[in-house]
Amino acid sequence: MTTFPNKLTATALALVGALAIASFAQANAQSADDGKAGGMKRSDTNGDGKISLDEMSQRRGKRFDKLDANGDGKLSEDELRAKIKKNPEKRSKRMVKRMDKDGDGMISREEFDALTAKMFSRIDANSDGFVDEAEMQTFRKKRRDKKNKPADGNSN
Ligand SMILES: [Ca+2]
Ligand SMILES: [Ca+2]
Ligand SMILES: [Ca+2]
Repeated sequence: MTTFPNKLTATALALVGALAIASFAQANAQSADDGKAGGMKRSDTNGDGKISLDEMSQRRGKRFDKLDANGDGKLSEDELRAKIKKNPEKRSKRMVKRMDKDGDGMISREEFDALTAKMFSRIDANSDGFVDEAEMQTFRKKRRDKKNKPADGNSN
């Protein structure tokens, strides 16, 4: 039975490897989900092939309304948690922390719109007030590259 511990170690290593792959797949699923939110065609309501800040705000506003379960115009951590499928605990906390500027623990429509505007100007590389397909693709690629870079392997 002296070989048993070694076998166990091998099994444990295989398990760790499988877990790493699983969490990697999860991260990818998340970014795919985020990509959908910025989907070009659905955001481009007037069909000119570009997205104005107005169009992006409108689209994200719909999302806001969907998230605002009790309709009080603010998103609580609970409301976010209820709609987030993966890592709801962690992600809802992170979202509130990132967007809540006045520190009331809720995300107001203004706070939500502020982030949309910030995001928009980041995507609009030539600052002409419109996001076109190329700018969107560049942004997505940048984000993907950032995600694939193993920044901190010790989180979790
Ligand atoms: Ca609410
Ligand atoms: Ca707030
Ligand atoms: Ca542009």
